Parts: sequence; C-alpha cells; structure tokens
Amino acid sequence: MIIWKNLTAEQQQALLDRPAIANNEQLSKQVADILSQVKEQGDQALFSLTEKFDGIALSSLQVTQTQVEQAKKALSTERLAAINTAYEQIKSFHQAQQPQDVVVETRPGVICALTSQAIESVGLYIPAGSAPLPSTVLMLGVPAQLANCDRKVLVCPPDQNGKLANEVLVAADLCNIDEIYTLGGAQAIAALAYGSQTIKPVCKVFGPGNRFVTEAKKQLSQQVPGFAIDMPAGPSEVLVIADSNSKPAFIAADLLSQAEHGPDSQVVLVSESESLITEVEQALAQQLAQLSRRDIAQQALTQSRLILTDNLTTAVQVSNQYAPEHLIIQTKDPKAQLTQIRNAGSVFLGAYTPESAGDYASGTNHVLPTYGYSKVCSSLSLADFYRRFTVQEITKAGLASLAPCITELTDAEGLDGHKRAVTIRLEQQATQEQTA
Ligand code: HSO
Ligand code: ZN
Repeated sequence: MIIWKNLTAEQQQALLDRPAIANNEQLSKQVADILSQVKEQGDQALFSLTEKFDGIALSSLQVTQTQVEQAKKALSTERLAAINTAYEQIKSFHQAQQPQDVVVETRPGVICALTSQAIESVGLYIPAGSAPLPSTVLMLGVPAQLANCDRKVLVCPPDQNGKLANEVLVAADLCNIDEIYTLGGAQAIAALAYGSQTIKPVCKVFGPGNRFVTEAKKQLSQQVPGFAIDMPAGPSEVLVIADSNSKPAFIAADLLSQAEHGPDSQVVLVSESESLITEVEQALAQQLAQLSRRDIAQQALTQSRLILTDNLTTAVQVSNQYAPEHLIIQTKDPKAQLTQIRNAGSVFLGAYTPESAGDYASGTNHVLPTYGYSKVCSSLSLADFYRRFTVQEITKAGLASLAPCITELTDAEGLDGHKRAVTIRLEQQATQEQTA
C-alpha cells in the first residue's frame, strides 16, 4: 500500500507514469521493414509474413460467405443469442448518436451549415493475441454500419488452423461487414493503407492491437496521405476509487478483470480507507488463484498500485492526474465524485456497474483512450465514422453587407487578391444596375 501524502510531487508523478512503451528503434525498423515489403510485393508479402508470424501457410486471404454460414451453424443458440443481445444493446446506444446538421444564417443573406458524411471506406482491426475478441467486432462494426460507410473491411489474425473464430464471423455478419480477411499484425494495417492485389485500401483504420499494430498505425498515418487512424493506443488500464462502503470482493474482481487482459495491463486502486485496501489485497490473492489466466493477471498485478489518500477529494485528484482509460467509482455517493472527474475514457458508477458490462453489452463502446490520452481524446463513438464539412451560400445583399468587414481585414493582411474577389462582384453589380 502506498501512502500518497508521504510522497513528494515528483514521486507521486513517477508513481502514476505509465511504463514507457517499448518504442525502441528496433521495433520501428522492424515495422518499417514489414510495411515496405507489403508496399512492394502486395499479396505475396501478406502470405509470407502470415506464415512467418502466425505460423500458417494460407491458400487465400478472404473469408467466404460459405465460411460465415458454417460459423453460424457451429455456434450454440445461447452463444448466438448473446452476440445478438450485445449487438442490439450497442446499436441502441450508438443509434442515438446520429450527428445533427447545423444551419445558421449568421446575418441576412449569409447562410453557413455544418454537415456530416460517412467516411467512405473503413478498416476494422480485431486483435486475437491470446483470444479472439468478438466483442471488439461489435464495438467497431456497429458504428460503421450505423454510419453507413460504403465499404467496411475487417481484418483479424488467423488461429493455428488458419481460421477466424466462429464468434468473430457471426458478429461481423450481423454488422454487414463487406469483406473479411484472415490477416493480422503490422502487415494487415499495411494492406489497409497501401492496398494489395486482393485488398483495396481504406481511408481510416480502427481498433486496438499489439505494439506492432500500434506502431504500424502510427507510421502509416504519417506516411500515407489521407490515411487516418482512430486514436493512439497503449495497454488497457483501470483505476478504481473506493471508500469504506465499497465491497472488497467486487473491487478485487474488477481489478483482476483488467489484469487478465495482458501482463502489461495497468491496475490502480485509490481509497481513503486503509482497511478497505487491506481487504482488497486479501480478496485479490483468493480470486487470483481461481482464474484460468492467473499467470498473466499476476504479472500485471506486480505493476499494480494500491494508493491510500487522506480523503476522496484527493483520490479524485489522483485519478485526474493519472487519466485512466476506465474509471470505476465504488463509493457511497459516486455521483458526488463524478462532478469532480476531469480525465477518464469511460466511467462506471456504483457497486453494480462492473467494467465487464461496458466491455461487452451495456451499450457503451469499449474502444477508449489509454496511456493518459483520455486528457484529450474521447471514447470511440458514431462521430468517428463521419467526416464533417461546412457549406455556405451568400446572396448579393449578404455579400454587400459583409464587404466592409472583409475588405478592412484584407487590407490588414495586405492580400489584395482576396479584396478583389469581393469588390469585383459588388462593382459588377453596380455597373449592371447603372446600364440597366
Ligand atoms: N477491456 C477491453 C475490452 C475487452 N474486454 C474486450 C473484454 N473483451 C478494453 O476496453
Ligand atoms: Zn476487458
């Protein structure tokens, strides 16, 4: 247990610093090499890189509709129903996020509008590192479907048999994904950015991934004009704020649900109650032993932080300083703390709101800013699948009324050409009216 007030400001900051992402030169060179192979050799590189990294020689990249139908038949009714329910829940929350056009007549005869249009083609990356993530298919596929993007392409690394999980295929089918490819890693992102003989490029790629995927997204978004990514990504993380009213067993379970994602997952508990922290420590040891992924969770827990503060106000300050991806507030009156929260990707209030609900089926998106980016980036939402643009139309009278303002400012900037584009219209109007 760490006693917050005993630390200097520097020590406090150091405690909350994320471990530096191993963004060494070697990784960036390795990824750059993969990208250039895909750029130069297209499909051939995709096959050979899949053989190298996933250990499987594929005969084709694209998943067929027959394979999707087989996947549906292979799943139990319970599993199909669960995927359907999660799909409907996520749809219900994202459907309500449809962007609204804005139209303002900023003065008589001057009309300005802000409108939205779906991004034409999107790539959805589904990780399958230690387990395939059908929930991520829904988190990316549902908003892409609701935005009505013309082309929705899904990529996911193959298992040892060269296949994608049945659940991934069924979820993709529900979201009307147009093309599914058995392809992962940096090579998948490269294919989506450059295109290959089989895969046409897309405008924007979404989704979490390992450090190769993240590095590929970073390099390609800087390199390929017009190729965008959703957000910067780091390992997943949760911070829990608790008081003496909290249930230690619930908190331990929440911390472990995050820890089991990967050895680099970040797990933080901040509380004003010393006895609560001690009880959580005990519950963690008990529950850890029962997890199938206890080795992974245990590794993550070695990096965990259990922090004791003087009061809840300081606990909230610690959370704001850390800026967690997920924030769970399990206190007597969580809404009271919520008003003080500045930086968090997604907030879970009260004892009966585990992060797992948001991970799968409450309706919110589980693609969230990590690594402190919740200070400036937002949870993935429907808006990320749109681009916004403005439209304006001005009448002659409108332009005449705005002209003194524009020409005064063109003079200030010394831009005669800009001035002329206004005055020429008003002079012509005057001449035409004179000769009429
Ligand atoms: N907690 C992860 C999402 C996830 N959890 C998928 C289970 N499956 C990042 O928000
Ligand atoms: Zn999770």
